[in-house]
Formats: sequence, C-alpha cells, structure tokens
Amino acid sequence: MGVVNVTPDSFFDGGRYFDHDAAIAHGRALVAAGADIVDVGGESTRPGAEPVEDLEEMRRVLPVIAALAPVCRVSVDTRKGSVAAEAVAAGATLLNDVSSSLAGLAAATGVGLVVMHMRGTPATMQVDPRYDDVVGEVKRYLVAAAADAHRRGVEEVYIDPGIGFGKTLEHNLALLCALAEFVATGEPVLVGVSRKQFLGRIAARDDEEPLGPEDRFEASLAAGVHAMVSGVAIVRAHDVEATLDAARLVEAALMPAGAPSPSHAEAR
Ligand code: HH2
Repeated sequence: MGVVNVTPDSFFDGGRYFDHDAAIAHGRALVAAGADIVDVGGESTRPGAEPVEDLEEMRRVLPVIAALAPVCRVSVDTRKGSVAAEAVAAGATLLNDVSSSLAGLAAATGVGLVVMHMRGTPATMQVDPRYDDVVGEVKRYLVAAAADAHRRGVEEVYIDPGIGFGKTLEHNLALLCALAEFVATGEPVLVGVSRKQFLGRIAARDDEEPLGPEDRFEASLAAGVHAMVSGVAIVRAHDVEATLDAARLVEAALMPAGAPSPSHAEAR
C-alpha cells in the first residue's frame, strides 16, 4: 500500500502532494512502482495534528481518488463517515479507518475496511499512553472490532495495531515483536511503520539526536521486512519501489522456487 497525503502538514510528505496534479502524478508513480493499493489521505494524523473540516478534507481527496480509481485500487485514509462515503462514490474500495468507527458504512457500501488501534485522538494520543499489557489489549480490541465488522456484513477486514498511535517506543517495539501473534488471529494484518518517529530513535547512534523523517528510510525498510517475515498481508509505505524490492527477496527466501507452498507442506 503506497501513501499519498494530500495535506500541507503530514509528518513526512506534507506539502509535497497538496496540489491535486502533484498528488495524482505521485499516485500514478506509486502504481508504476508496483503498489497494489494507493492510500489517499487529506488529514494528517501525526501527534498533535490539527483536525480538518469535512468539506476541506473532501476538497483535498476526492479529485485525487476519482483520478486514480480507474488505474488502481484506492483506499481512503479518513476518520470521517461523510468523507468516506463520498470517497467510495468517487471510486475508493477500501476504508482505512484509524478511528475504527466506519464498519457500518463499509457494510452498507460493500467495500473493505481497515480497523486500527488508536489510544485517544491524534491531538492527545501521545500524552503519557499507558497499558498493562499492550499486546494483549491491542489484540483484544482489534479482534472485537473485526468481529463487529464481520457481523455487520463487511467481508474484507484488515486489523492494524496502529504503530505510533498512542504508544511509546517500548509499546511500538512490543507490538512489532508480536506481529506474528496478530497474524495468528486469522484476520489479515496491515502495518504502517514507514518513516515513523520511533525508528529515528532506534536508528540513531548513541551520541546522535533521533533521526528525522528524511533519514529513516533504511530503518523503515528493515521494519517493513520484519513485518513481511511475520506474515502481514499489507505493508503501508511511502517508499514503494524499495519496499517491493525487499518483498521480492522475502518471498524468495521464504518460498524457494519449486518448493511446495507452506499450506501444502502442512497438509502432508
Ligand atoms: N499511519 C499513518 C496514517 N495512516 N493508517 C493505518 N491503517 N496505519 C498506519 O500506521 C497509519 C495510517 C501516519 O502516516 P502518514 O499518513 O504518512 O502521516 P500523517 O498522518 O502525518 O499524514
């Protein structure tokens, strides 16, 4: 899943694709690089981001979604039912819902749904987040949200632990470490690690300041590879070409040419 943020303030690509033509061209480039899905967003969810009015968010994303939908699968990254409904009318077939509140709309419109775990809202989520058992709590929340979506009639549901959404460095690492447990729930897993802040703290040398978004490419790729090896279904990434190069290697290493697929091996 490649990312197109039609925003002035996203933490990595804010302002680069705020112009519709630039956003559409970038979406097309992500498809040419091999993205299966392009995720179009019009409101930053970085910690402390200002909320965006419904109409303004629609103005940002709808022309981009309408232009990209004929060439690729488009998801809409929104927390708002009004924006999501218009996005589906414009051609989006997946709701990337970081607030986990759009299951009813996904069911009514017959599109897929990502349910993501977030503590609070982007404005407050990084204010002293605490968990007794972050993996257990996030997993229970997501399994319940997915079950609710299925019960309402949504056929395609992905669960996402929400890396960086109301989590400390230690919480993020615990969740990454436990990705295989999320995969074991049987729900397909989506994960977004690309360029995120915690990577800049891990990747910095002892005497360095945390790395900024521009310098988090290698760490993003490493985290994406870890996610793939853990069995996730979708990696949400800004750097699509490199992520796909890595995916090809992971696939080749996990499934050597001519070897039976893991399911066949188990069946024997
Ligand atoms: N992360 C971001 C945005 N949307 N959606 C899902 N499902 N999972 C994620 O981890 C996720 C997401 C944050 O990244 P980005 O869109 O690049 O930044 P911003 O929110 O500042 O626009």
